[in-house]
Amino acid sequence: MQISPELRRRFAEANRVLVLTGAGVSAESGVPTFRGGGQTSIWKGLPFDVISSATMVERDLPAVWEWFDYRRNVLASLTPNAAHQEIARWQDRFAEFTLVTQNVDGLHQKAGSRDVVELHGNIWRARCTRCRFSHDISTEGKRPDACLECGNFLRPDVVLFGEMLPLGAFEFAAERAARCELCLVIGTSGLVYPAAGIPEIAKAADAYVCEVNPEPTPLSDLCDEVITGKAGEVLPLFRS
Ligand code: BJW
Repeated sequence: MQISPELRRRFAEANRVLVLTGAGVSAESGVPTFRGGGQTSIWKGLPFDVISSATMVERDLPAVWEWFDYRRNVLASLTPNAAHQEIARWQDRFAEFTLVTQNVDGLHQKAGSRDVVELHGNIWRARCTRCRFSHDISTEGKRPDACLECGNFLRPDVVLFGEMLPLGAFEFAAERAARCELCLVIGTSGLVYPAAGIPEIAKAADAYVCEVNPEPTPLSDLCDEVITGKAGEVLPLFRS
């Protein structure tokens, strides 16, 4: 497990860097991944892509809340790991640094990352199903039962299967991908679109694309370099 001299040189000389992260970047903090046997893959007999779906919000919102309340409880005691911390250090190192995450856990922000592009929302927010008013549910205590603005039902402010991404988030990430020189793809299975299209955009724009993951993914073949290993062990190597 090492970083090639070519990647080191590009990392040292790049002006515009984009990092795309997925569940694997939080795995060493104890957050279960979705695929590959992660504990979030099944909840009370339901596969996560069933419970984390737009259909389920319509059919059984209380069950969806039960699943997200459980996950927020697990997350409450977890802290950022070496990978989150290393990525947070990078933000002031480049003229243009873009961190795009599919994670909803907020651990990048907890590690000090700013302006994180959250493609799939954030588990620490609820939003109204009618007026879309956003509620911070990160503080301890009971989350509100209904919208504080209009009294309608609240739902987790995350992007479920079959739902659109937050307005402008993907477009912003795609624009940054199209002009980055170096794209690091860290801890994602590369299965979920449109997020998985971001490294493809970077590659098409001639960026050097590098994947960090203990397992190969469908994105591995398009990458210029694949570092096989855990994010928390690989990323600190960029410093040495
Ligand atoms: C480590 C490690 C360590 C382990 N270090 N690594 C094009 C083709 C086909 C289908 C589609 C398409 N475009 C859109 C679709 C449909 C769909 C989709 O992509 N389906 C595919 C699965 C087939 N996409 C959508 O529905 C999206 N919406 C959309 O496209 O809107 C437009 C539209 C609307 C209506 C109709 C049609 C189009 C929305 C996707 C939302 C995804 N939501 C979820 C749940 C969020 C809420 C929740 O938390 O419950 O987001 S699904 C889940 O997957 C979650 C994740 O963000 C996402 C990605 O997973 P990720 O992060 O890659 O995690 P894992 O678990 O898959 O992988 C972990 C990786 O880490 C592994 O590789 C490990 O090896 C690695 N790892 N330890 C580094 N220590």
